[in-house]
Amino acid sequence: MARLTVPLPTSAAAFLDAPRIESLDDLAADVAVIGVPYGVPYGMVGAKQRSSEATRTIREASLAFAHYLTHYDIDFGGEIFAGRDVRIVDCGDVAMVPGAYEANFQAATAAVAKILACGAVPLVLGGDHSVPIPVLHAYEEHGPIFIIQFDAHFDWRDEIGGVRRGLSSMMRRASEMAWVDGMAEIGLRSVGSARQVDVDDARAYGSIIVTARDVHRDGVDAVLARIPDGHRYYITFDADSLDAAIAPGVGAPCFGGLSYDQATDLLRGIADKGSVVGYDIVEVVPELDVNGMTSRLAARLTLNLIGALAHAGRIGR
Ligand SMILES: [Mn+2]
Repeated sequence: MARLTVPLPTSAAAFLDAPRIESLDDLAADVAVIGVPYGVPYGMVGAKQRSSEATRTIREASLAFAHYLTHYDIDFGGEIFAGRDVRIVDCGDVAMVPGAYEANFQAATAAVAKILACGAVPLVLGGDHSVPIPVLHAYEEHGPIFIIQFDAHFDWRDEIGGVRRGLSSMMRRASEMAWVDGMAEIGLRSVGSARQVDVDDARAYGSIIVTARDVHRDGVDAVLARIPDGHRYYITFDADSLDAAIAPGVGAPCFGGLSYDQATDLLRGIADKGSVVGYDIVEVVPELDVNGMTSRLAARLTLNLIGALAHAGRIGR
């Protein structure tokens, strides 16, 4: 069988400079970082997916934090891992073949399923917002899961140009999975590909719809109170949920988005509510970034999620 992942070359950064894993068969870790650089594009122009470079740039940006993990972190009021020994590994990127979208999709599912079988929480670096679709298929035997999407957009299109597994269809595809038992969408604003029917279908499904204005007006605690407790949460984090001023390196920057503190406090609140069983960060476009700030923010928020899990006592010892 062809190998599922491409190990990171020694010249490339690993997330937080974590140990590099070459085989997914027997990894021993609390969290396992894995890159899924390519999803399903809408056409040959999209076949050059600009967000595929983000698996590298987010890892590189994470090195800025790697040597401060035992320092006093003001955002956490102490060490970010709460003094716990948290085992992090970097699995490299899922191996992909040009144009072989179906095979690549299955490889992403298989790689994440192996991480789940080892009992680690997958932390997926995308890639665009089509990437979570194969990732979520890995949870078919690990349900039920409740999806919490951070996004400016609904991502409820049924298809675009005949493509059903693209970045604008991610949440509708999730809604069709029998092992998904609910969802919340946080940070919605502006306009995107959604039409009225898509919003109607999201509401009919029971999606908890939280606009960015709701977060600004009501506060993080009120938003968290709308999300049911005690679920197994999968977090899919589209970088365009963040305000364009702090995350300019995205394909569709929108004004009025979430702040760093709002995003961090939401991640911490979710980690306190139940168990986070998976996470992805998607839609960072390095070539549009300013001073690497969006990759740096994506790395910091991913680190903050690990910290939130440690502070909640859910990982580490
Ligand atoms: Mn999205």
